[in-house]
Amino acid sequence: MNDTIVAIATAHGIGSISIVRLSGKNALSLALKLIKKDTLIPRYATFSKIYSTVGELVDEGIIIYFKAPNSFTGEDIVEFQTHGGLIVSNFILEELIKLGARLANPGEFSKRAFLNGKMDLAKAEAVQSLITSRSEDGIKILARHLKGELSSYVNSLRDELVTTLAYVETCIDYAEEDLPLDILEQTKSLLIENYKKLNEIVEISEQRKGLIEGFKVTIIGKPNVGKSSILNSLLKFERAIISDEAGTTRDRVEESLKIGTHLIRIIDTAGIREGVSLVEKIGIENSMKAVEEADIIIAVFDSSRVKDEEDEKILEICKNSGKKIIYVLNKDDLESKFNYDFEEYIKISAKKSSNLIIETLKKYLDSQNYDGIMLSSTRQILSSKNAKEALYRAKDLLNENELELFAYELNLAIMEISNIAKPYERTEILDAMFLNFCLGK
Ligand SMILES: Nc1nc2c(ncn2[C@@H]2O[C@H](COP(=O)(O)OP(=O)(O)OP(=O)(O)O)[C@@H](O)[C@H]2O)c(=O)[nH]1
Ligand SMILES: [Mg+2]
Repeated sequence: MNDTIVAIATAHGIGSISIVRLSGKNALSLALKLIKKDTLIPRYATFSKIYSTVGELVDEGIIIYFKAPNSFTGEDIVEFQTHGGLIVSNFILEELIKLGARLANPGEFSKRAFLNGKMDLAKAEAVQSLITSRSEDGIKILARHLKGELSSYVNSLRDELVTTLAYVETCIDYAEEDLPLDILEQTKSLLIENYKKLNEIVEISEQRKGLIEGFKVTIIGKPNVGKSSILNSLLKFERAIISDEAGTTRDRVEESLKIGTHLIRIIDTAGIREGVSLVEKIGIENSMKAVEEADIIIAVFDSSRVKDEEDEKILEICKNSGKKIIYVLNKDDLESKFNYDFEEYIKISAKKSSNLIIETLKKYLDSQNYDGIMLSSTRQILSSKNAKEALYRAKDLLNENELELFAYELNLAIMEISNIAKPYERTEILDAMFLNFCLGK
């Protein structure tokens, strides 16, 4: 972390302003060279001309200096707010590299912020997810993570476990007898309680990961039922090819769609049927993958035809998916022949309107809104799952009075939970031991 890093912080493209960000111990001195000034007052917006390394005028803009440690990375930072577009900011970037700065790796500013103790891992991930979040509720949840709510939730859970581990390790090392009965019971209920807490947060986070990543909605059905017509109607433009030839769609067609406060991914798939050409078979395999990825499935049937084996196959896929299903009977403008027995379904004609699908999706997505704490990345979910499994094993080992193995599993659970916010250091257990117990030996 001895070098000074530089990057363009704004999105690449045409816009009115572009920001070049410089962080490291030489940030100020490098910046001063390009603006031909002796110093910058921290946290003041200074309007200045910006020059190349050979003294040509390149642009004029606002320069802000954040003095260490009061900056995002905890190091000296200088930001150049230049005119937008790619040319000016790229030029300044290259000039700063010529002067000795290094092009930052992806996420390196946040990595430095973490290493300098400016934020923990949960907050760093919240920053990243906030940038890519695909719903307003997701943003609100992540703003709370940034405030430190996920970190304190996780830390209090882990502190309880560290204290328990410290106690048990003390008993293993110093006591001649087994754990006292009341402590044994107390520890067991603490393990169960924390197991439940982890289980709950994992379930909520898995069900609602669409709030942050964007819910995925897959349209499935046998060929020719009108899947692509529905996609086009939802998007309000001709995105997919439509024809009355069965097997028109081969590749999946994916688009973003704003529904209420959510930005969803909607996927049109190849119609699912048996005994077709190799290319179509590959398309159908991809349809099945899209079903697996989906949070919500729109299952489409042709209401103008009698239900057949291919429709039954679609119904079976839906039943086995365990996903939220919206059953749609399309072609309602034609005479109805489909013998259905759905509890809930929608009848539409994609040729006229798909508003009923939008309304149903909106209702479901709104029901998924949530303002509690949840895990925002696959990494956090995986660590929590590992932690809860280790706690489960620890509880069983405690029942068998296998204290050393119990301590091993508890240690594992602590390490996994710690991965979410702040990696665990073994000295913490020693601190807890010496703080809470008078060893006297
Ligand atoms: N009458 C009527 N025809 C429709 C309706 N929706 C779609 N169609 C027609 O049904 C045929 C198939 O439509 P597509 O949208 O291509 O069907 P698909 O399910 O995507 O078909 P594949 O891609 O082959 O699996 C086309 O001729 C459409 O014009 C509808 O609501 N009413
Ligand atoms: Mg199609």
